Amino acid sequence: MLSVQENEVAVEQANEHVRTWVADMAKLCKPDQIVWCDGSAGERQALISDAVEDGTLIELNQKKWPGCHYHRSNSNDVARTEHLTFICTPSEDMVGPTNNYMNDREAYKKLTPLFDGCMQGRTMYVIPFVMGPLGSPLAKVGVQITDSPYVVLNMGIMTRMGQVAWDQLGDDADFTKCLHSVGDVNPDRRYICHFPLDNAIWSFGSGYGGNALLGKKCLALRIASFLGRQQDWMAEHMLLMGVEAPGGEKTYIAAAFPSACGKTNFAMLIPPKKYADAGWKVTTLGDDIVWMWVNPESGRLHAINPEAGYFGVVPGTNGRSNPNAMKCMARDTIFTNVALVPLDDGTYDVWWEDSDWPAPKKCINWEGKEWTPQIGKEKNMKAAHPNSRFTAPMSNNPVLDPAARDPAGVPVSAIIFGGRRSKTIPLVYQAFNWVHGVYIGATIGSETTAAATGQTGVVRRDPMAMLPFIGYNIRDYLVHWFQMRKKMSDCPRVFMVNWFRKNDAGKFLWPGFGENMRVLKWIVDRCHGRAYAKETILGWMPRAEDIDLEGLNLDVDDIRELERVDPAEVKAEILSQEELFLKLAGDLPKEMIFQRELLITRL
Ligand code: GTP
Ligand code: SPV
Ligand code: MN
Repeated sequence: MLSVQENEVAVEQANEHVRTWVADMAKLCKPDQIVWCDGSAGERQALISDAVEDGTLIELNQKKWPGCHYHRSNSNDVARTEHLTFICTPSEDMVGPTNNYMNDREAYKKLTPLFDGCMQGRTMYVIPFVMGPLGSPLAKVGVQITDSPYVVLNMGIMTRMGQVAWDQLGDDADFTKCLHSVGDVNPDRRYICHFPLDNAIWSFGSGYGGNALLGKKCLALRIASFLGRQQDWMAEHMLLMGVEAPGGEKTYIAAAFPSACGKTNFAMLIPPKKYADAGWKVTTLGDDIVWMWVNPESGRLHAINPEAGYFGVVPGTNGRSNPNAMKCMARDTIFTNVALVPLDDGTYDVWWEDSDWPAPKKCINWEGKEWTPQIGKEKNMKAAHPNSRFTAPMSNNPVLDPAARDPAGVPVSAIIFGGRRSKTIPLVYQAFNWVHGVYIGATIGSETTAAATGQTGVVRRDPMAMLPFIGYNIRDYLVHWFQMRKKMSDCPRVFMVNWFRKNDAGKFLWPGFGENMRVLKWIVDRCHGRAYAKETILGWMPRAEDIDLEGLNLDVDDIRELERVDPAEVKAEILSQEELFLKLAGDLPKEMIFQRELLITRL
């Protein structure tokens, strides 16, 4: 048995499979003690107190920010590291040309010495959690081992944590084994490794976001997409929203935009006054991940959000752009890598670029350095990191959809793809059919953002906004998308949007945020056969008069520019898709080739 100390009450709840695995991992990591988390409010309070004491968290001014805390991660550890993320299997063909591959035996061999003794002098936390509404046919149990109390606190918000997981697991061995250590936060010893055949994840050397909260991108997208392909369901990087039309008709929509391209904002959209007055309501089910399956009774695609909280981008969030997100983060929230503002009474406030408040005279920026507006300007230094985040429970969301916790999920009427494109891609168009829609999704191009390390602002192909998250060969992933059609008697309509087109002066042509309701209304109306569309080379598009512009400060030239499809630009776009097609080479699904040919013919 273990020589280290464990809390006996919690450990008793875990079954033999879990206990054996945890004992093995403890033997490897050699922690001073093991804490089995029960997910209770008392446990959370105690963890927060300890974290405040040792400086992991800083308590914010409790009048302004009740229950809220601040955390600054290592400045080398502020975004997902895609080049250090691996899919580990016996054969390279299983992971395909878009993933980093490591042979699974080699990966264990490489990571075992890193984990060996890594928790000496530290506490090992065992976090049982469920992804998905309790009782859902798709809900999955994971158990994460970590030496980071910050990770425990975030997992407590982002997942259903504690006893519920043991209840769902019963005597089963069917849980995702998530091993995590921050190690010494050295990027040279940072690996995020996935073992889909073992239902396991080993993450070392990062304490941040998608690298460390293993229920999120690692389990709910990479491992889940692998399982979904085998078991006829889908795990996608999508928000999930409800749209209620005047009179009460409800339409559920899922939308895939790459990281930091507007999912959280769209999922919490507040309709402009004119729409709200008319009775339009938008409600949130999820802001980042959906799991979807074909409901055998309805023959329709049903979706759940596997998460229980939001890990959202902070900069740019304010009372004008996203008032609902401001309400989400108003209490019981963890702020990571925004700026910390010391107040006169000894308490702390937070600040970020493009917030509701003027820049503080002086604060501590995301790197822990002194920041003043002057220093910021002179050194071109941000106060908050562009990928700084809030972690907030979804129960804080004032527009949480009543079905957000429904294990049966909701039927999806439309799938929207989108990207961040300053040129070429029009505001909105609709695919001719499912196969065309899959082609549109598979060829999304988007300018890279601060959500991952590396250069920002360069267009890359990001199929279904899943490039960094497909846990297997993209060839099989695309085939899976095409084949899902055959399992549905009634399939969602597919759309493409672009909120980010700019004019020559570099200014956004479309106001975005709440005003996206105008495009959303056209999409909903299309789903119900109410809106007009004209056929274009890209797909069905609204005429200028089909998008309501009343109350907007746009002139007709702006709208023409937003909707413009330039054949020369489309040609360049098709050419820039070649890189992805060449990677797939002989493995390219036939439907993709046919769709490209049809597009070229239409040109
Ligand atoms: P991840 O959490 O990384 O997956 O990101 P996300 O897709 O949820 O993106 P989010 O909604 O957090 O938005 C990212 C950035 O895009 C923020 O800085 C927003 O201010 C900005 N943004 C979101 N929606 C719009 C929009 O409609 N127009 C414009 N111009 N910017 C937007
Ligand atoms: C993303 O990068 O798409 C995110 C943030 O949602 S993270 O959890 O770090 O993946
Ligand atoms: Mn995301």
